[in-house]
Amino acid sequence: MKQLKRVGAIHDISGVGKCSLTVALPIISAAGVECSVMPTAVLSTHTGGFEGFTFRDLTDDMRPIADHWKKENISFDAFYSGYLGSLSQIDIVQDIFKMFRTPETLIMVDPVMADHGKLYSLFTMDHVKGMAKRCGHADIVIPNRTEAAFMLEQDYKDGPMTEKDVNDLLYALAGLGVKQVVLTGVYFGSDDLGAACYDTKTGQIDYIMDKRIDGMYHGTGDVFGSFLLGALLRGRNLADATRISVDYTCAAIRLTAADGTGPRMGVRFESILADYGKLFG
Ligand code: PXL
Repeated sequence: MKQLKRVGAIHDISGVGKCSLTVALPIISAAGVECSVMPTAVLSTHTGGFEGFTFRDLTDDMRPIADHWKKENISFDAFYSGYLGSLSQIDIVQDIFKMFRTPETLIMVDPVMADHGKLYSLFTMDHVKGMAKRCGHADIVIPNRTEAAFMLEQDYKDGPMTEKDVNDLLYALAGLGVKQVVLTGVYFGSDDLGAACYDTKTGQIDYIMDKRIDGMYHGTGDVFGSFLLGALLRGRNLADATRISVDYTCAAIRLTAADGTGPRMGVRFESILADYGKLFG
């Protein structure tokens, strides 16, 4: 019997403004990986760039959902956690990882909480502390530079980085207890942008760069994480999966920039999903 791998994706559903589950579900599915979902909250829109959004906190549903899955003997090859709707969800997600974890399970944590030097609205320093602890229990973490600085209790530094800056951040993040780190928002000059990845098992660090596209498009971290996890679960190593994810995320941003639809609706990943899927045969 041929079976697809299965991911448990734990993020919010933002009804409008493509991010979190509305991108994880299609992208991971396009990789030929089953994407089961546990919504952490339901919002009318994401919280960046819209006024007066609705917010339904689903904290109380999360343990019963996990208990039901367990009772039904549902297993997961990976978990992917992202935007959490309340502080107590950090502990709940940790417990869910414990309930389902086997030696083969890949736990990927995106500590979604900040960007461009600022915490997203609704997040506090307690959230930062809890998230840093949770990252220590993951196999792979994928923070942006702002989230990395917050979790490491460092001042956020904007601007171009040196390889030493990048490596120091990667080593410090690995020091949280995690096996693989992918840092996003890395750039060395004025016209490049990409990610750096570090595999603590091999000691290998790679810088995966592309041409910078002006603008700050919403939901790109979630698009990046979804492309990355799909590729990892289809057998690519960390550097190859990061290359794929940088390429496809940048391609989606380029299409959006050409559309001129602005940054808050998210990026046009739909048009490249078929190509992405073909990478995996
Ligand atoms: O893309 C990150 C994200 C996810 N979900 C919600 C958000 C954000 C970033 O602002 O507001 C609800």
